[in-house]
Amino acid sequence: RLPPLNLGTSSFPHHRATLRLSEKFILLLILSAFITLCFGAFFFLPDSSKHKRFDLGLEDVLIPHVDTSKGGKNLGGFLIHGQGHDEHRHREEEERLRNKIRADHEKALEEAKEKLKKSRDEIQAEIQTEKNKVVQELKKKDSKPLPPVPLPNLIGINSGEPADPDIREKRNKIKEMMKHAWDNYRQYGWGHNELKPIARKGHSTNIFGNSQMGATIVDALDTLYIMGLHDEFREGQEWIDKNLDFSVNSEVSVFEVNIRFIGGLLAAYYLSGQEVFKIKAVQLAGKLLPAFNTPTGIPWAMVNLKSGVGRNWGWASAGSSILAEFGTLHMEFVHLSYLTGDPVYYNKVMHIRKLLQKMDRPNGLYPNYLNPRTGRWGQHHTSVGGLGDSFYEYLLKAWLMSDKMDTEARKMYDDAIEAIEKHLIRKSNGGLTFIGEWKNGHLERKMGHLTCFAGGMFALGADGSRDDKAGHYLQLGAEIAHTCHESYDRTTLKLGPEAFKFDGGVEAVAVRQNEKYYILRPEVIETYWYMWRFTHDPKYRQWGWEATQAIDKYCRVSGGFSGVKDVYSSSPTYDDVQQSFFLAETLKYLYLLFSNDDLLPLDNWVFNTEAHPLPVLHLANTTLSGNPAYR
Ligand code: DMJ
Repeated sequence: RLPPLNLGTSSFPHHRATLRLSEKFILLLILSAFITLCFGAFFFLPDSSKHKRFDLGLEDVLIPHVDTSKGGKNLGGFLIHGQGHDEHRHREEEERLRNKIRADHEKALEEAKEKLKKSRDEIQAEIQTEKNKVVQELKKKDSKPLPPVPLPNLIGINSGEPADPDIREKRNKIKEMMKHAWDNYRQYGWGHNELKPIARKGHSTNIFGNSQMGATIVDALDTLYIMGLHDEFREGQEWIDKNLDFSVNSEVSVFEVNIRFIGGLLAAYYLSGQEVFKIKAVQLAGKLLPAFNTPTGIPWAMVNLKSGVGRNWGWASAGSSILAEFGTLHMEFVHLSYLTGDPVYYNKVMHIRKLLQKMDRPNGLYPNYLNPRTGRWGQHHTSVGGLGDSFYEYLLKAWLMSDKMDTEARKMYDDAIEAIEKHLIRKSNGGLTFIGEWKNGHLERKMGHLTCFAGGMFALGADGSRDDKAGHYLQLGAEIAHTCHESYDRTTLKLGPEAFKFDGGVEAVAVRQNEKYYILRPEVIETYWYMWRFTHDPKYRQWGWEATQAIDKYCRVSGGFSGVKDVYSSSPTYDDVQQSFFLAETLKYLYLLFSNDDLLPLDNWVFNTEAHPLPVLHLANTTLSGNPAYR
């Protein structure tokens, strides 16, 4: 039994304390029970806000299931309407709701039927409008203003019109070919990556991912500009402004997107001064950056533009990245840092260079494969053609583009070329100089069409070469040009095969059937152009003209230009692809070959590996973080 409560002052202090304690205890007990109850009610009773959904009718549909004639009930929090209403009233209510639901369904059906009546084109147009809205929104979000940067000295953006009428005529012919390629792409492949000139529809390959990124438009822009095809240039610009969108769920080649898109956009920006190209280039570069998130900083070959997930080609040795891919980013990335003031791009490519510098090289040669997880070389294959080529080109061009300040790049180039000359360059029995490929300790006496660019590279690097061997390298360039011309001249169509051998009595001729194709590639013409600029030997213009005529005769079809499957066959079949590099490179180099040298002089412009001209940067007063050459 509890002692009586003493709520007033007590003369029994001990008792008073005991009573107070018990009193507090009871009060506390009541209070905690009350709080528990409140919490229970709060968490376990249904949320009345959710019942709003039932306002559309479902709520009322519930009503007939409850016998409300016996008075209103609160069932699990649903306060059932209609307390005291009779059954008749509810039937009416039920009927009304059924009608409402029926009417809603019919309306939806009608709308669906209307949609189906629309033509495919109308539906597509509606989808496109919606898409455009989203693109515009994204555009607003993406286009952060870039800092104003003083433009480098842009010398030699002129017509380059030759005085000689014969040369002018040839140049006009090349311009006409460009127009034919562009007009047909415009008509049949607009917005697609490339054109199928025979099927007359769009074409794409996995390097561009699965979306329509208008690769031909971006790749062709600067050629159009140089040729004075300004209406076409403006059409391209408009398409890029309105449609080129990089927030797409598409897995692209980092290298191809860099050389064709970023290179193409940057060149278009420098030539025309139109900001849209710079903005697009920077947006796209941002999408490539996640590819560098590997344990070594050597980027993946491919990246998904939306998710940023990267991976390597399944065919590459031991999950490796490819030398010619991760080694062909420098020029564009240095320009990106220059134009944005953000060193992130510059740091990425310098990191790759530092890593390569530290590595052992078998016989001083760079293998084509490097694993981005382990930082170790894959198979010991070395090539100046496919898989290796533009890595060497970019070492030389990094030096040229830095106004010859980046001496580290020049040294790496000189070292690499010395090893290449020693181990890969040979003379055939018939006296043709060729560049073979190194495969697991032996030299394969085969040269690719791609390797033919090296003639131009040797000539371009002659000035400034170690031990003043300028004459030697110019001569080497001339010999490669000669060999590659032979590879064209020894075919039926006077167009070069993809690869040719110097073995077993065969010289500069393709042996395997699957190496006899010509896909409108530029490398041989590129070398003719460089050799022309450095020597002015008329044979280079003559060889360039032979190639122009052969392309026009055998690759031209009414819907554009196509590659051919066998250059040794007098009745060739077409591959039905008009490659974007045909407009970016092949026709540009041909046009420049028949133009005056003051159009894009080589002292002021450096052409990226897709023939997009970028100006030399005189960075004496600009800091691009890290490299003393740039301080
Ligand atoms: C072009 O995309 C570039 O020149 C690249 O460096 C290699 N090959 C193609 C054209 O053949």
